[in-house]
Amino acid sequence: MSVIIGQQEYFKDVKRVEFEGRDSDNPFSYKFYDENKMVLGKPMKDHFNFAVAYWHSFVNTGNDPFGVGTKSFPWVSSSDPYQNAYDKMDAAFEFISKLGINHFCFHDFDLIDEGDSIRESENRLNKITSYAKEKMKSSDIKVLWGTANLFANPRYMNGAATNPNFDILSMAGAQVKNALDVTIELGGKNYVFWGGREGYMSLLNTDMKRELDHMAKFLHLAKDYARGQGFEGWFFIEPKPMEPSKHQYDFDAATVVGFLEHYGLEKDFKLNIEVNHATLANHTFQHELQVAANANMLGSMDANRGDYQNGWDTDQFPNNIYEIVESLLVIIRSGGLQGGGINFDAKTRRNSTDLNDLFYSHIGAIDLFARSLLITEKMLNNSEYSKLIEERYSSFDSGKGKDFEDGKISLDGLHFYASNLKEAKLISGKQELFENIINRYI
Ligand code: XLS
Ligand code: NI
Ligand code: NI
Repeated sequence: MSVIIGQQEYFKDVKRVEFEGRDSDNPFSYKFYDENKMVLGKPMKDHFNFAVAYWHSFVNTGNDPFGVGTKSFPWVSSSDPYQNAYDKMDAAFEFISKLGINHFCFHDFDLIDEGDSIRESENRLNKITSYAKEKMKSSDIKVLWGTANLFANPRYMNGAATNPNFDILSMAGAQVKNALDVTIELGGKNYVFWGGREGYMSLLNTDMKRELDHMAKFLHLAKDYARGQGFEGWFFIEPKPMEPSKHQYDFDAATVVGFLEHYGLEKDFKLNIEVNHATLANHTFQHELQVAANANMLGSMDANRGDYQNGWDTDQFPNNIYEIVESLLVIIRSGGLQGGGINFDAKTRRNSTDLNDLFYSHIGAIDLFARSLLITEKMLNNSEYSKLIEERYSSFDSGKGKDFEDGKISLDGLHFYASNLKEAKLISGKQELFENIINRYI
């Protein structure tokens, strides 16, 4: 894929990031990510569908509750919202094409600033969508998913689809319609709902049941609209337990699976699992992936990591080989991500202020996944890993155990069988042995 440079070149130190192998000293090269290398039956890149998150890499300049942004992105210099949006998009396409990956993800108002009316916002979105389409024509860059920002504007302080005020719900609906239009126009593969403010701060003033009913109705409307416009991709819900709400309705994967099935949304919706959201819910990332996979709803992932000492969504770039190997084991053993990919919903630290830091962070994370995939492949092909798991359950492969799985034994049957046992043999879970296998193949 060729590099795409717009009106000006923003990342002058970097050409195209190429695979150079682990002995290369070049910090702008991949040590492990060799996009066309065949791994477990397909090219590496097709396992991942890597995406850059527009908001973290091109919009937010590092503001936090204690201070303003620290990063002076050259593409946000103009005071004209249109010029800003074009420059930002030039920077995004240059960056993504230099990284040599193929996707991005966006919120509506990452692409261009919100206008002061729905009409004006629509005009703005239309212009930037045409601009994006032009740029996409001459590239292999695609939209992994689009979404609407239903949390930043003050009107959403009490939620969007779950707002107690219908006027605000309707404005959220207008915004989702427009965001769907943009996503469809750009050939987006999927559409995401992350309900940061769909939840509550105090149950005292909240009719939870009514709000959940509203949320489900809203999602049905969005789905029906998009299907009517010919959209064939998946809708993803991205669970998160809290922040900014005290309690978010899409708490974790299990909650969302139950919600989707309860409200008849399970045929069109899958899950987008984020690492740092899993850990905020007191789960591991692997756990959340597995819960989604069990329900045939493992759609996509937002890759990042939290911090062992902090209890909030720090959105750091992932760097933990053990965690990612364990996650890939879940993903690959359950047949891969459905429709989605790996979106780096991660930001460089507030004090990482060089433009090149955007490259270091993404290169490191891409290499982490590539290396973890190679380890996973070896574990699955060369080690006793799969066999060890199967053996743990071998008592269900024949005899009465098999009868149980086949529904051919009653509770009385269990009683009769157990009465003839002296005591059951203890079989070790061998956790440490399992852990050693990962270490061996790193
Ligand atoms: C915030 C979420 C958000 C979604 C997209 O915590 O991760 O970035 O991915 O709205
Ligand atoms: Ni996310
Ligand atoms: Ni997040």
